[in-house]
Amino acid sequence: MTQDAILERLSAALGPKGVTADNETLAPWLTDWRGRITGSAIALVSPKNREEVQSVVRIAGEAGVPIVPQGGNTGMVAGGVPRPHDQAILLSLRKMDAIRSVDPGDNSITVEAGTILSRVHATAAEHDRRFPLSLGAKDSATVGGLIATNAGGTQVLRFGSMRALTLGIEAVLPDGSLFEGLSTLRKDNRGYDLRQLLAGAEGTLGVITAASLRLVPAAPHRCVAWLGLETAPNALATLRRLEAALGDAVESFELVPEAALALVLQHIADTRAPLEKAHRWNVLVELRAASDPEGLRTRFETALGEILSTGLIADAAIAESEAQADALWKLRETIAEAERIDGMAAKHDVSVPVSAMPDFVEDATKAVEQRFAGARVVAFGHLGDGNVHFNVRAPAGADDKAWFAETGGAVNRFVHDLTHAAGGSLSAEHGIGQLKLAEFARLADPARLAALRAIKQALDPGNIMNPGKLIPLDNSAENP
Ligand code: FAD
Ligand code: 2HG
Ligand code: ZN
Repeated sequence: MTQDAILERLSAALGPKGVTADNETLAPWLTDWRGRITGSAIALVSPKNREEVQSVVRIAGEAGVPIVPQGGNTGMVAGGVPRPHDQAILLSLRKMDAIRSVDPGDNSITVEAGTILSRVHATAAEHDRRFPLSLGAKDSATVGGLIATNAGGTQVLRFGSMRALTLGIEAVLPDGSLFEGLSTLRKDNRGYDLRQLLAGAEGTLGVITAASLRLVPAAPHRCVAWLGLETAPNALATLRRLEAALGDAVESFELVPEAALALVLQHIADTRAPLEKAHRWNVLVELRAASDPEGLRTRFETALGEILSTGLIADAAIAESEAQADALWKLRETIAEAERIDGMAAKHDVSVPVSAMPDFVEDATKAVEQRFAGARVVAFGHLGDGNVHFNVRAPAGADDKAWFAETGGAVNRFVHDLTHAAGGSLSAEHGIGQLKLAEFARLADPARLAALRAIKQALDPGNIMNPGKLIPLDNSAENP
């Protein structure tokens, strides 16, 4: 089928407003958030409903053209943009953003895939409920993208990642059929769980068109604090003490090194250091409760006082108002943006067992600094989940581009080898996409790769759904 014929068929199925081949309209959606990959597409299609998605998938299948599903394009591994040579159909779900239903009795919400995360938060709150997953990109990331990457974020400690919060999925499979899995059942043992296959599949097994998500009771009272401390092991010891004193109320425990805070203060407007002195490490803690805010605060202050007296933490500031709490969260949530403004970084989204993470962070930092003279490590994130973003910047004053061209690959392999040796994963929450594909192929065990390839082949024999993402075709570094 010629390109013109494909465009004609897409326009006939979606109407002229649903298809564009205009370069200017397409351009912003062809480059990933970090600006590392710019792909190529013959068209951007924006279906309004699942039937239109089915038509697009069928046309692409017949024409043998790759489809790249895209939500907010906030992904960190270039999974939502085509490869440079793809000439793909870029399928945006952003117009499909209806809230289909909210059922407070069932503690569930059913939304279309293009619904933006902050809208899910707001809608749940209108029903005195909460959707307990959040992240810095909450005003752009969509439910489809969050499920497709099995996103984590800053509340995983208590509620798990997106898989744990996804009750049901509706999706168009690679053959154009509709999987109607929008159940809100909490228990369902009818064999293989297609919902869990699609979660984390990064759009390689189908296009998610809607999802039912788990809600939890509202917990309007929060205490947010910023802690200053000198070692990463002290941070984990502090978390365990807080949990012993406050149990489930501890919802977030985010590690922020001095270097990450400095980047935020340098690049993000309206930010200021929360503690008098700089500390090697900082932690943002959030506690939540449905009732008794004074009780929560008193118990928190007592626990922090005791921890301060042991010397595990050096300083602490508790937010006195919602505005102050938001200001502390801003310091954490804008790290990725501050780092992007600052320049290039070799990014590693690694996990190791939670108890091993504090030593891993300290030891791996020393090892990287020794092996790559002048390299600057910024390791931050979800310490309570055993997941940090172990990002490495070029030496101060170096020519970023030249340094990364020469050294970036070696840095990636070095950090991933350390992670692998510690029994960890090279993708804790961002996925594999295009950027981690070669490293995944290099380090994954053969049985895992064979099973992934077999599932992909069974459901998408024509390899039209987001090819070249997540599934390494072979074990070479040259995966198309
Ligand atoms: P996109 O980037 O558009 O796509 C991501 C992947 O999902 C692609 O492979 C795409 O093909 C696929 N996809 C998208 N929609 C669908 C669909 N409907 N059906 C099938 N496949 C689909 N991630 C975390 O896990 N934790 C964090 O704390 C976190 N913080 C972030 C902070 C910032 C500032 C930014 C920019 C990103 C952050 N991310 C984080 C990464 C990102 O927000 C998540 O990966 C998010 O899930 C991506 O959603 P999206 O709608 O933008 O998806
Ligand atoms: C976060 O936790 C995100 O802020 C982004 O997952 C991490 O930019 C990064 O490396
Ligand atoms: Zn993260």
